[in-house]
Amino acid sequence: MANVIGQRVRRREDPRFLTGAGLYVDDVQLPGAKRVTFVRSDWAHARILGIDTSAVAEIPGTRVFTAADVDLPTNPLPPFLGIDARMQRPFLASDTVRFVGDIVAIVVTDGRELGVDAAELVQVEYDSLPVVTNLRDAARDEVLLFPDVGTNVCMRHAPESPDEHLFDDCEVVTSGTSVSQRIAACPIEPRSSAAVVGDDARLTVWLSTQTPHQDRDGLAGILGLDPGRVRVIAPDVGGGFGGKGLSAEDVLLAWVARALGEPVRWTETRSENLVAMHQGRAQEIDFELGGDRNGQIKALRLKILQDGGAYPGLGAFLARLTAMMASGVYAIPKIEISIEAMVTNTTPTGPVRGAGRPEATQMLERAVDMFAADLSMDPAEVRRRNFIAPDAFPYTTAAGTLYDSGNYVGALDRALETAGYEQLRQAQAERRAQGGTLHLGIGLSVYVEVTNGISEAEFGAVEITQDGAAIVKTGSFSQGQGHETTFAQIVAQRLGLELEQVSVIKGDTDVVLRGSGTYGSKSTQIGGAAAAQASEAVVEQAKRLVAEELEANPEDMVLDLGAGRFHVAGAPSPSLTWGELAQRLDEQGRLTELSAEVDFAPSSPTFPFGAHVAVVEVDSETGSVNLQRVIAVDDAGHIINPLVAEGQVHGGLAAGIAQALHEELTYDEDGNPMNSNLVTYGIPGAGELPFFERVEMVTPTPINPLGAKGIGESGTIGVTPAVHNAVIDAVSHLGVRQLDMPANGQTVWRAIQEAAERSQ
Ligand code: MCN
Repeated sequence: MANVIGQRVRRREDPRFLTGAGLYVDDVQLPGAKRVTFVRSDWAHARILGIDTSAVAEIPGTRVFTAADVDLPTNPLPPFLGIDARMQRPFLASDTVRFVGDIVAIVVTDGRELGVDAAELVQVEYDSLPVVTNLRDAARDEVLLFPDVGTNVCMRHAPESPDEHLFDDCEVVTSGTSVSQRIAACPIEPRSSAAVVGDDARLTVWLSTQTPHQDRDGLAGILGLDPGRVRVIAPDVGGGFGGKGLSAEDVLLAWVARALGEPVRWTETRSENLVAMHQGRAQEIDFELGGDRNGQIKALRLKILQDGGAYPGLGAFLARLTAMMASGVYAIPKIEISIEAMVTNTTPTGPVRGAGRPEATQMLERAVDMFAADLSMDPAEVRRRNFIAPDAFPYTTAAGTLYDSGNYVGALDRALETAGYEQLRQAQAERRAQGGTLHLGIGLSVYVEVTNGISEAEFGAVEITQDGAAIVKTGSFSQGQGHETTFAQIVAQRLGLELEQVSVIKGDTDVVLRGSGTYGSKSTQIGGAAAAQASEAVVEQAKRLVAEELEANPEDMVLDLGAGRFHVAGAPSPSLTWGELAQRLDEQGRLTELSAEVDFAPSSPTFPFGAHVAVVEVDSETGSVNLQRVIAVDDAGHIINPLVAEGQVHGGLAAGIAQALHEELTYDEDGNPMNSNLVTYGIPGAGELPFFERVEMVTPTPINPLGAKGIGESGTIGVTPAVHNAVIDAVSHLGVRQLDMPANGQTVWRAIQEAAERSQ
């Protein structure tokens, strides 16, 4: 089987998912397992005066734990995040709660329903404290979440030498604020975990996660155990979207299993998920973009404000990825960035599909549109005048980021041609001339993002079985991305095996030696590359072993990929297939020689890119937005499986459109979450999305042997500003210059009214 890479192979995991045969954590059989229910604060900020658990203790077989019972440290954060350690999260709140959802007690019962009832019997006496949920208010340090620290700022980064004259050579300086509103990852399968201590005193934990090995090490560290004493198993996962990894709840569950010596499990409800799982974006950027009257951009200054939520973690750090991508696809000579991350009385923030990079693109692509409007230039033309040229790679931006490869003008050209940009502008002009209340808007976004952003390594192993098939063990994990298919393609191609002969194993720390897991769209370029190199190493070993068997020179040995046979170059007979070789080696007790392990460590991240065009119709009487077309060019280098990659882009586009038009998590002034179910959180369905028009483009990367970049988040990153720009473009002739996302309904209607009032 040669050339399986690049084929539209159907995902082999789908029959399992589509027929309900997937195995998720909540499906794992654990006889006698008790249910854990977390008692959560319904106050956003309050002192705990007392917790009365006596009513629960009276229910037979029920146990309850509060902070006083649990001997765990605060949740340690990796030092590279640069976050004030005094703001680390206690696993259970002891004296103060800081967001609605903070955990105050753990109830352990025989069943789920009893758990809900018992949790309600826990009486917590609170003394309310002032609440701050808004970044700008938090920055004033009037309401402090950690009074001992004396500020709400949890991470700060200032330019080394601020340049007062940054815009001196600019004729036009466009300024504004880009708000990337708070959104939810919202996986279909909510978080779920189960834990049991075995007879050998080892702890086994089933997690719905993206990072089994990191979770094992994290959990062992917190519990003070050797990692060898902990096994993490991640079965099928019904979506993660950046939101899944070792959570406070998982740690507490493991603690309870050890404390009771009994199996325990927890699966959160949708409402619990929407208040307690970390949330994404929650960032505001004040920008100034300067240039000359010919549309040449000369300088950019950003002040990034990031909401870390009540206990800062990765969410606060993600502002650094925004800074990393600040130059976007443009050659901007001078960039100055400051970052302040803040704590607020809201759910902690963290990565959600795109994680730090959408915020950069949303800001820059709005800023460029506003700059174009200030110059009365076509937004496509301004972009063209500022692109990093295709022959300029590798290219280091003024933000200090080294891009591997790209062709931004090529992406825009393809997108505009497919969209019929000139005709669309003409149709828009005609529509405006006619008057009426339905307005046509065309929005552009040209983006570059970073995948494997902190340049991590990944583990991959390949072994040949007795019957000549292959097993791939990967440290990457798949929470829906289809690795069982695409990683098998990578290996089958190199071994000359049928796809069906290659199976992929992931997610069990006792079976896969090492791994970093899946986030930052890094799996293919590092996990896939490791599997590729391990396959090549196995082929080299096989050549040596076949040469021994056939009494030939190993250097003359070749693998006929089409037939899956080894023979001497130019002499097809005698030959050995993988199966024949494996059988002979097995008889000699040497089968393990047909295996290899690789840790692939790339020199740097990769930088996928693309161009998106959105066409909308806006009703100025209601503000409602009808998204008519999305044209998407997404270049992730060589594609392993175009069908899977297309699915990834589709999902990404849906998520990005959702942020532009539908989704937002908000809090009232007391810090109550306003969207804790799917009635009030506007996740769109397929019926609210148009058919996507995809255009393929391939610009390989030199960073890994596959020439592949990541594609899991591209759609999300590119499309949001295209749709946002399209909505504003539709009503720009009515005097609207800026409006926040989700740009739909009331927000649009108000912006139109305000513009009308201004013009009177
Ligand atoms: N692929 C390909 N050719 C490429 C790049 C990728 O054929 N050049 C294929 C891959 O082999 C893989 C899929 O596309 O099957 C995605 O690969 P990649 O871009 O490497 O991303 P990851 O596998 O690391 O996935 C992570 C990414 C992230 S960060 C989020 S968030 C996200 C996403 O993927 N969450 C998802 N896609 C998701 N899709 C589903 N169904 N569920 C989620 O939770």
